[in-house]
Amino acid sequence: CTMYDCIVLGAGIQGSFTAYHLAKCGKKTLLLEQFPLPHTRGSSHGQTRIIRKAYPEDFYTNMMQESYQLWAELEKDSGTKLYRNTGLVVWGPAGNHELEKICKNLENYQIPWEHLSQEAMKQKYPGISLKPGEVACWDTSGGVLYADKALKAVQECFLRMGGTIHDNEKVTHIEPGPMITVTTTTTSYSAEKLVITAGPWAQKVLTPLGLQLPLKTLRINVCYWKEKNPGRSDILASSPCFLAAVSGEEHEIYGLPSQEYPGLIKICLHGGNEAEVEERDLVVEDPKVKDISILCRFISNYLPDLHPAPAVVEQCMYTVTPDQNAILDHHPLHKNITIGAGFSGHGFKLSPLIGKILSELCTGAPPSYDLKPFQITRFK
Ligand code: PYC
Repeated sequence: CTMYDCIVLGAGIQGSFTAYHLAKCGKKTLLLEQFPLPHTRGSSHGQTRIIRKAYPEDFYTNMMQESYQLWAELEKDSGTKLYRNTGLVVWGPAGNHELEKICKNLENYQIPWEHLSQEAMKQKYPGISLKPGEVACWDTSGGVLYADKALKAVQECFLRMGGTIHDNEKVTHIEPGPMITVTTTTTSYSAEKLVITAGPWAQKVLTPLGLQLPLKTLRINVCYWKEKNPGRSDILASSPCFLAAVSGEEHEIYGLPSQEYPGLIKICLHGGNEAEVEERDLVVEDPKVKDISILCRFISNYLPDLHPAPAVVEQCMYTVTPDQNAILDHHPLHKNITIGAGFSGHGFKLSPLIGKILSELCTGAPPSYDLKPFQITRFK
């Protein structure tokens, strides 16, 4: 049974950054992954994610400042470009509470931003047509992260620092104790510390460890849209990333220039259909959620230069908590087990910092941030 200082279970973006930070502080670390890497079954695949400081929660705006620095460090360490600065607009009805909180946070942290009226939006982004009474906030540092390159870069840097990755090895048993034993389909390992970053499989791993968390897994339709008259509008060339709170509707919609499919733009509902991770590919649209119909209506109303039917639909999983804040905490009964779960569809941009925080929890270093919003006890 090979011994490590720390084992990290799950090599998605959160687990990979956790392993990277553990290796950086000299810990002999094993990163375990159940599937051959890379794979598309979880929440870290695809070529793009949004990065932004525009958040209604002030602690996220604060955390994103360090996250941007850590992304830049990874770009430097790996010699890979991982970020494209497109700017990000958030729009919604004037007076929208969340939108006002976003502007206030950007202002308080002295982050460059601009208020855009309906008319200013028309000038700046003629392909996006806001409705009377709607306004936008422009986060100048918003942009696109190259997700698959980022995952590869962080894993390569981890390996270069002496870390070990074993993929295609599913964990079959975890024996807690002062020395934890992790048994896989191949062999057994032991370590004083374990970090569980198992994405949509988190609850399945935690149930045998006596812990039930309020996590839901959602199947997200990731939709890509094509211009009606390719080359005639400049929506694809100049598109910012965006988040839209549609007047009178509950849901949020996001969009970003697509890297995956040149000539298409990625626009999706921030939410989806409750599904087990094994059911991910079964249905395209859940009749209860009607996510694709909502998107088609949104495209017709706000981006009329696009075909109001998706050209490509792919799937991804979200693991959501009731308040959409992740769980970053110790197992209540086994303090040498650290849990990172429930990133609720917005964790990728935060992952360099989440990895740092999880490595601090794991090693017992003082946490760099107030972790109250992320504690397990908030659910009681
Ligand atoms: O957090 O910016 C975000 C985001 C966009 C889509 C899903 N999450």
